[in-house]
Amino acid sequence: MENKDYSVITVKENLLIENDKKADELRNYLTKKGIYFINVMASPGSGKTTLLVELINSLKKDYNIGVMEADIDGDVDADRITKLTGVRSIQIHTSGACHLTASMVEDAIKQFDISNLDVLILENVGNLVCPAEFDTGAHLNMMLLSVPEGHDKPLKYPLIFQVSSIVAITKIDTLPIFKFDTKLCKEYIKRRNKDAEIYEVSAVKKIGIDKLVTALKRRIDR
Ligand SMILES: Nc1nc2c(ncn2[C@@H]2O[C@H](COP(=O)(O)OP(=O)(O)OP(=O)(O)O)[C@@H](O)[C@H]2O)c(=O)[nH]1
Ligand SMILES: [Mg+2]
Repeated sequence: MENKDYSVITVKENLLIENDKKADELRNYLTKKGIYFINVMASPGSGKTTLLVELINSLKKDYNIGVMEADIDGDVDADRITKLTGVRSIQIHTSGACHLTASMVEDAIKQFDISNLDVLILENVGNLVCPAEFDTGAHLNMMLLSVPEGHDKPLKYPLIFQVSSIVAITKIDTLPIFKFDTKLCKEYIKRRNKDAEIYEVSAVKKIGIDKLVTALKRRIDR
């Protein structure tokens, strides 16, 4: 029994080491090409695509943007992005996987002409656990926590908060409906990652979008 546990752990460690190596290679490759790669992670339905539409419509004046939409199935998000922003997008199907590895991103990039891009955005599979474990090769991890999910999520899903430099608290227009303590939530986030920048936004009511756009521009232009 002990041996079995040990071998399972070794396999996972090797997988993650291999992935980290591939992710570093990919990041260096994109840096050399002058492409800033943003990985967006969050729960299903937390408002990723809706927020991305708002962010892209602000950023597209200054940058050439491409979007990779990762889902287990369906192509509604890639379709929404292209229809609502006019930027190019590609849908990645993960064959049932709940996250993307750096190799999967590399494969997708081979099928998506990124030569003229300044910014590449990945909407990762909706999940608060697996995507956080796998470095995608992104320069920036941005995660979203929506008000209806509850302020306690940083206590339950530590890793995704630890690896994300930007945390957007989304759907703040719903604060009057849900019991969500923003101050406490921010404290919990800072417990996981004291350097995390936290933004409060509503994509539907267009609140807080400009501040988040400014934060992204600062990083892209660095
Ligand atoms: N009230 C409110 N609803 C929002 C906001 N942003 C998104 N929604 C709603 O939340 C639902 C899910 O939004 P999506 O943008 O599709 O969420 P997602 O995270 O991309 O979803 P998946 O890709 O399926 O994981 C939709 O009904 C949106 O209209 C917001 O700021 N306020
Ligand atoms: Mg989506």
